[in-house]
Amino acid sequence: MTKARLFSGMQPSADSLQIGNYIGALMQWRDMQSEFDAFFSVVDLHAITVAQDPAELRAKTRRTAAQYIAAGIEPEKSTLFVQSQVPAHAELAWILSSITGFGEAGRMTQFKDKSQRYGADQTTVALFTYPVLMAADILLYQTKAVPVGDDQKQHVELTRNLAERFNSRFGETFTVPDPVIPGETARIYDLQDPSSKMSKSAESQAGVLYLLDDVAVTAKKVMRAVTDSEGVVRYDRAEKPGVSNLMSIYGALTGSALSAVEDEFAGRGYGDFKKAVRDAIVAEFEPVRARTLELLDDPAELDRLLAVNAARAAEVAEETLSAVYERIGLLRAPRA
Ligand code: ATP
Ligand code: LTN
Repeated sequence: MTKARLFSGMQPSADSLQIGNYIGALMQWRDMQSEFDAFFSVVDLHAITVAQDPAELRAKTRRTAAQYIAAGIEPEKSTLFVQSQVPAHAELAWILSSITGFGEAGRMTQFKDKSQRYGADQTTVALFTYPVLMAADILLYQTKAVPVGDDQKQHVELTRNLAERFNSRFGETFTVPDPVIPGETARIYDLQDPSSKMSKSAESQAGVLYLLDDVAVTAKKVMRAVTDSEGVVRYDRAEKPGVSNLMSIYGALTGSALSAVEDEFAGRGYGDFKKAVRDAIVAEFEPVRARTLELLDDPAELDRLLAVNAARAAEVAEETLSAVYERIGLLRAPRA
């Protein structure tokens, strides 16, 4: 039986991914890549919806791809590619924008949040059409499963609506995808402000655990994480967000249930607990960091690998795009 398709991606918006990207995304991707025919993209066209420095964007794109591989995404098994190397993404996005309502796009909460934060003059049209490009990413590959965080659920819902609308207007063309959302404990919060989601492009880095940080920096950030005065290692998101967050991290990295983490640290103080969390993180990150640096040491080989994968992606994408052009009535050039 052929495997169902999976698509997911991350923006190259930082030099290093953070532990939330690792636990909330990469670990799931790694686990799913055997069961699915998986496509993982570094979505650089999404990154330029906010201003980027050209040299840095290129470096961050390579670094993000290297971290995917170092974390266990296998470029021989999965298709790991840079979005802008497959022109069909931008092309299908344009077509899909022609069946997306202005009001419909305006209801996307990520756009509403970001545009409010930046103000109208700093908000680009691309930020507005961001979800349409994301729909193109997904639909080009006849994707069934889209592993994403809770914050992206609305975008996958829009993708489903666009697929159904296109199919009913022009005939069956797209597979309608399903979001695959990890549980609450796969959601990681900022160590200094455990009410907000950890984010790689956060303004303050003190509460963000980067995959590529030095061991000493990671250790310091964990030991300084905000906790509470109760002194008991107990999961309670509302009352004990700091400790609960560290428990989620520890549980995810050691493969333990939260109840097992509570038992393990029963009667022990936060100092002990933090040291164990620190050790688990360092043990997980060190090989990933080393492998990432090794891959970045040979950028030509990394670029070659990405190009081979992009060619594989383009083959699938072109087939869908070609069917779309045909259905909507664009006059096709005769084959040479
Ligand atoms: P940015 O700050 O650039 O928006 P981010 O760190 O918030 O980046 P994204 O690039 O938006 O991350 O997301 C990449 C993937 O990582 C998505 O699947 C997202 O749900 C997941 N992810 C991001 N942050 C976390 C987090 N704190 N906890 C769990 N999963 C996360
Ligand atoms: N918007 C997503 C990144 C992304 C994506 C996708 C995820 C772009 N295209 C297609 C899944 C499928 C984010 O910011 N996490």
